[in-house]
Amino acid sequence: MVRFVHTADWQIGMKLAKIGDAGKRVREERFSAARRVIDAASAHGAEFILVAGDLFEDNAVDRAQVRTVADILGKAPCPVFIIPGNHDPLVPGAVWEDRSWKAAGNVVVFGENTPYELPGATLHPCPLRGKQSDADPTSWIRAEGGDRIHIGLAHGSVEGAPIGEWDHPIPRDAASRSGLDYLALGHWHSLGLFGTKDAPRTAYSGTHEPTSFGERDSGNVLIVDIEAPGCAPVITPVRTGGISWVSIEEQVDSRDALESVRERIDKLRNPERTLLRVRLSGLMRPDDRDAMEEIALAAASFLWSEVDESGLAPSPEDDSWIGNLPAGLLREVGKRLGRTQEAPEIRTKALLELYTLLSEVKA
Ligand SMILES: [Mn+2]
Repeated sequence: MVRFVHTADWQIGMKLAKIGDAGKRVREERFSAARRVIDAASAHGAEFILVAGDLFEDNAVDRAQVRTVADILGKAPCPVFIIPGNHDPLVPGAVWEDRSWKAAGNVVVFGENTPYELPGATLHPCPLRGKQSDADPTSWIRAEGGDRIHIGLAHGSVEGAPIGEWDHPIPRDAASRSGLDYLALGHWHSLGLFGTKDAPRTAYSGTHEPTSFGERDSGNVLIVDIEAPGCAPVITPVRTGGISWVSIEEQVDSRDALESVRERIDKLRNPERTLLRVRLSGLMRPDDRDAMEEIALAAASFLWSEVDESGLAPSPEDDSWIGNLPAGLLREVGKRLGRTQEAPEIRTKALLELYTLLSEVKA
């Protein structure tokens, strides 16, 4: 029986420029979550920790941050095994040359495709030496000896997984083909299991702390138990993430729809630890303006938020807004647009332009 922690894609040093001042807080949280990974290893009595690549955002990461990570991992109550990923590949000048790795006596950074023997299992590490490759990093593995538990450690794209960066391809059946009991993967930031339903032998742990909007299930580590060679791994996710990235994308066509968006925002817990992106599309009437302002107000209490209403167009069926236009040129243009025989999409676009002008006049 072995029990270990599987984690990956810490992406320490990620810039997060898009979220402005909140970036600092989010970058710090990646270190706090790293400490929670070590806590999880302690709490669950893990025999070792596997880090399946992309511990760092790139090889240019500030060395003080590299040392902080080495220090955190150095305090783990068990050995820590790391492979370089495509963001932090093993190249001259890589983060792995920092002296802090030697100081962390329990940490091993693999540089070779060579099996590594542990008391209860054999590791098959697949360190990456470049950012991109069309080669399967696990192709060299021949897990022999049925009396041992065999564990692969790799970074790449499993066929069929929805990963943006498509490189270092790994066949879906890599684990069974190579004779592995478990293949610990990094690269996809969401939790993902592959294999048969009874025996998922290939897994992405996902990042320990979410990295962007739209990640399905990030912010966990996996506690993996393998009872004996050939037994199905028992995989238990443990939450380590601290900050939530919430995306609300809604097609709105009525005031009720806008109000229900605001209610959804109000119901979100921990706004001080949540990044919120709201994207609205559809048709709106000028009377809905205050409902929009309430959404903006609700969103303002979050660690970071963005309300994108560029997908909203004024409803062409409703002419009431023409009367609200300031008397003079704008109202005259509004009236003419109301009578125009142009195609509806052109009319809508023209109305939207006028509407934008109006909001600029008011501001
Ligand atoms: Mn990667």
